[in-house]
Parts: sequence; structure tokens; C-alpha cells
Amino acid sequence: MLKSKAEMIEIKEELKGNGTNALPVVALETSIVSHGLPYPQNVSTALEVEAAVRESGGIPATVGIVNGRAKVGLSEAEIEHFGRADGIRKVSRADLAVAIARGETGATTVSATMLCAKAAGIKVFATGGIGGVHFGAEDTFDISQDLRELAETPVIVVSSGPKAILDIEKTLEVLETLGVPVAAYGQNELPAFWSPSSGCEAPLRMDDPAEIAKSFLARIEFGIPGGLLIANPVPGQFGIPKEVSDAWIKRALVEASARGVSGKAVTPFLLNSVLEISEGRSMASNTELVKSNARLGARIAMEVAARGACNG
Ligand code: PSU
Ligand code: MN
Repeated sequence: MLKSKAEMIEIKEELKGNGTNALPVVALETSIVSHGLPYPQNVSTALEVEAAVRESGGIPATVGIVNGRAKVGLSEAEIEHFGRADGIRKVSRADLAVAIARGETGATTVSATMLCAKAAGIKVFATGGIGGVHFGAEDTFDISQDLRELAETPVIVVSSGPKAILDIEKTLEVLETLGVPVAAYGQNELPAFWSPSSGCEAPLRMDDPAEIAKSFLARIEFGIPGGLLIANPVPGQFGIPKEVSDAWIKRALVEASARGVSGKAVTPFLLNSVLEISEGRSMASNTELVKSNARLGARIAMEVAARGACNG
């Protein structure tokens, strides 16, 4: 028998609205836990990120595929499993339905987490850096599914911009082509993950969570599909100067090409390799920026909820 949609998704009780009160839920991803950071810092970060959402007035919902069901609102034990187990599948848009049909367990990337958030009625999702256009994409065609998801799925993604390992200029061009609004939060320049500066001006600047919520809801009301990308710069003392991170990335890219890394392995390889090259410096920055995005995500979710956009 084919599973019904209700059987494919399990939403934690706390996240279900009562039909009258909108809840300020913030979705969180598991690919960053399973593939983005090493154990045990991945688990402690994921739990701190959930706490950061709560402290800022939101309700966290970490998302992952568990035994063929999209779970929205993982338990602490499940988060621990995603962080500890080896070989957890990376689930993006293309893999989501296959993982469900096969009864697999998998960690969701930005694209798959957005799809699960939409299915659960969640409007805001906080993460680290989004996927985008890789260097050399003119030869490899390596462009993340995250970009097209932003064009299609109505979720506000709070990030620190595209991951610094990417070709930021090309990523911005593709986002423009796809009609995705991209706003730097509180500055004119687009941040680039560990670094508050990318050298590129952001297409938009927004300084106020209420303005972000209103812009998103106006888009829905007007019938324009897709989300909104917010790029929140890493908090001051945790930022890594662009020249420093550019040097790390250069070395990581050389290593990736020497080893012929391709497909979905590219991003985890580069992040891991930068972690080694930077002797762990990239990690503090990575964990702090995700927490900061979680706090901003909660403030935006409260503004969305205050305007009646409901969960459940
Ligand atoms: N941000 C991080 N660490 C990560 C990722 C983002 O700080 O590991 C993950 C996200 O899940 C993102 C994915 O969607 O990397 C992008 O992978 P790809 O480039 O293969 O689309
Ligand atoms: Mn890719």
C-alpha cells in the first residue's frame, strides 16, 4: 500500500496550532548536523541552536527523515543519532520522496528542509549557509538544489548568505534569474558565511524582522511562489576576515579537484577540509553564526505569527 501524506510526515505535538493561535515555529536542518560539522560539536551546536530559538521566543523544529517518515521536531536522542551515526544519507529535494518510499533515514539539506517545513505549515527556517553555484560551475554544472527551492517553496530562509566555498557572484546572478529576493540583514554588503563581507553588494537590505515578515506575506498574497533569502552577517567577534577564509578555501578547492570529488560530496568535503586547514577556526564561526540566525529566525517567526500566518 502506498503511504498517504499524513503517514509520510510526523509533526511534533508542540508544533501543531490549535487553529486560532499562529505559532512562531522555526525549522532547522539536519544535513548541517550529519555532514557539516564533526561529532560531538555537531550535536551540541544543534541543541544550542534549538535553545537559541526558544530564548528568542520561537519554537524550534529540527527536521530529518527517520525510517521513511519526514519528522518535523526531532527529539534530543534523534538529534544525537544524526550527529553520531556514520554514513547518514544526505537528502535534498531529489532524494526526499525516494528516502520516504524506501523507509530510509536521512539528513535534510536546505532544499529538503524547506519542503518539509512547507508540508508542516512552517514559514521560517534558520541555517548556516545555503548551497549555490560552485567555482568552475561553467564546466561542472554544480549548482545546488537550494537555489531552485528558494524560487519555488514559500519559506523564509535565514542564513549567513551563500557558503563562502561558493562562487558568490554567480550564486547571486542565479538567484536573480530565479526571482528570489535576497536581503542582507543590517548592512548593504552580502555576507559570506564565516565572513561578514563578500565583496558583493546585496540586492536588498532589510533591518527589521517585521519588514521581512510583511514582504514575505505580501509575496504569498500576490500569488508569487517561492521564498525569501535573508543573509545575516556572522556576529562581529566570530567573523573571519575574507582574505583569511579565501586562503583556506583556495587550498580546500585544490584538494577537492586533485581528488576528483563530485556531486553531493563536494560541499561536505570542502567544509571538512576548511575545518582541517583552519585548525578548527572555522568551527567556532560556523556554530555562532547558526545560533545568531536561529535568534533572528525566531524574531521573524514571531512577526509572521503576529500577522496570523498559521502552522498546522
Ligand atoms: N550550511 C552549513 N553546513 C552544511 C550545509 C549548510 O553550515 O553542511 C548543507 C546544507 O544542508 C545545504 C547543503 O543545503 O549543505 C548544500 O549542499 P549542496 O551544495 O550539495 O547542494
Ligand atoms: Mn552540488
